[in-house]
Amino acid sequence: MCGLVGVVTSQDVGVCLYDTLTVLQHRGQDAAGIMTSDNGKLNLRKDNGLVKDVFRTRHMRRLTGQMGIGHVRYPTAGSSSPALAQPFYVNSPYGLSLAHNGNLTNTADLNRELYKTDLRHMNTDSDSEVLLNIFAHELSQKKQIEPRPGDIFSAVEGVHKRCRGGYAAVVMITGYGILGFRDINGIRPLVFGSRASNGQKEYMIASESVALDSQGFTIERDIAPGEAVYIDVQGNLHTKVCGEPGIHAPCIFEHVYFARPDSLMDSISVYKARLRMGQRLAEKVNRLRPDHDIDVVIPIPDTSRTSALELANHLGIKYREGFVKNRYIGRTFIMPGQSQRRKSVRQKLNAIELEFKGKNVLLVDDSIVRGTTCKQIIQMARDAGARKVYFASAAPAIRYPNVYGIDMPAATELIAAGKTDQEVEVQIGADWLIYQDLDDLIAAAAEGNPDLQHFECSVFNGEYITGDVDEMYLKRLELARNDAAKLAKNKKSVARQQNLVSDLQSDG
Ligand code: PIN
Repeated sequence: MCGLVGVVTSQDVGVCLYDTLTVLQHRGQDAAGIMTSDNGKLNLRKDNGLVKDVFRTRHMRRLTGQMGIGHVRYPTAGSSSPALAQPFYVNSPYGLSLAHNGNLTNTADLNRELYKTDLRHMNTDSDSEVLLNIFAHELSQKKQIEPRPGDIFSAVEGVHKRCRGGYAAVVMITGYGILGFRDINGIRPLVFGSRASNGQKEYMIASESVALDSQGFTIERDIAPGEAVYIDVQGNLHTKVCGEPGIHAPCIFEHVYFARPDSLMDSISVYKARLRMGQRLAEKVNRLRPDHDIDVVIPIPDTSRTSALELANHLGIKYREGFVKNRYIGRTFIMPGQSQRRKSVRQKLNAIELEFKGKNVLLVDDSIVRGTTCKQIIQMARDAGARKVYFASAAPAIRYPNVYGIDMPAATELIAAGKTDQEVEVQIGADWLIYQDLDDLIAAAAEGNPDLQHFECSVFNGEYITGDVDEMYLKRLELARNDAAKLAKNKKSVARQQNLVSDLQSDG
């Protein structure tokens, strides 16, 4: 999962992009980057790390220009290297830079085509580089000295024809404008908004509406499936649905976990969707055990708080903050290797004993992925004196890998893959495990936008909307994603960087 922003204004955009990336930081903590265009001259700063660490005053001074794009990276394929920080750049045609959120499912075929037919060299394993080169190739076929909106839109149509998967992208055409587009199913989010400045309209395109809010932009609307939005350097807006859109099926996991609660996605308030998840969980608890003996509902901070609160309200039971989170530690979810993950839970969370002692507690989390964290948290609750520990997940059981840009582990590392709910219950050590039903999760999100009936739910039901994900694909993914593969990949990339550093040093 990554965060994107693109902006065209009448002043320098460096600080605006920086501030926006800090607001999108939850979408990726691996790397950050900004590219600006100043009268046709490009300025770039990108590196591994958090936004606050990547950009220093000396970098910010260089990021001049009235349009630019920014990216925060969450490693999708598990590897982490400065070479993968975005935006990516190709100089032809016009000088194109791109920031991408998502994952292409036909990267291998596209790589082959790019090499053999389009005569283009790929320097990384990143599908974002592939996406950029496909777009560049399609745009170059128009053979125009200056890109016209119609050429740009037909290049996006070409991208949709060739690329499968879930993708949202912002592209800067040096000196000309900024483009945003979304895959034909609208799996990955992208929204745009405007603000008035000195009588002129300025535009921002971003992954989440909270980015727009933070810089005083008002939402115009979400970019539609398959649509492209182009803002030229004069501030004129051009939009077009490029080609035949598919079924609109945004990623439901944005509502479960990824997006900030204060964002609207496809007009659905993430916060309200999470409240409704809590309400539906309460209904399920009452349905299954009308005479349950829960004394208190305790969220596992942070994401689950919203659902837990409404769950408690609907059960008519106390909601208590029983865990305190060390806010100076990053998300454990993204760390490679189980042992590192296990250690970090204790550093991250501490129980307030008096909320647990002698009580039957219902712990609530947004989802159960590997189950390692929740197993330890259940043990923490017991150590703090809880009599019974029940566990509710605001999302259904995750049994299948994600192929559209969420860094889920390999299927073999998902605790619920191939298991019944009861088997998971035993494995995590809960006295009772309550999973949200998928229909309820979908209804909780869909209630916010009656026009939206479909969501991308493959991690729960194994149905991949792009229709091209077969056994073979999943097998290859399994090999690339398991922890052993990730560690090997990281070691390789560290070695590659060390070689590079020593080469540079020996070059003097
Ligand atoms: C919580 C995010 N959320 C917590 C991510 C843990 C699964 N995990 C998914 C639960 S927050 S596990 O946003 O960081 O507060 O199932 O892999 O153990």
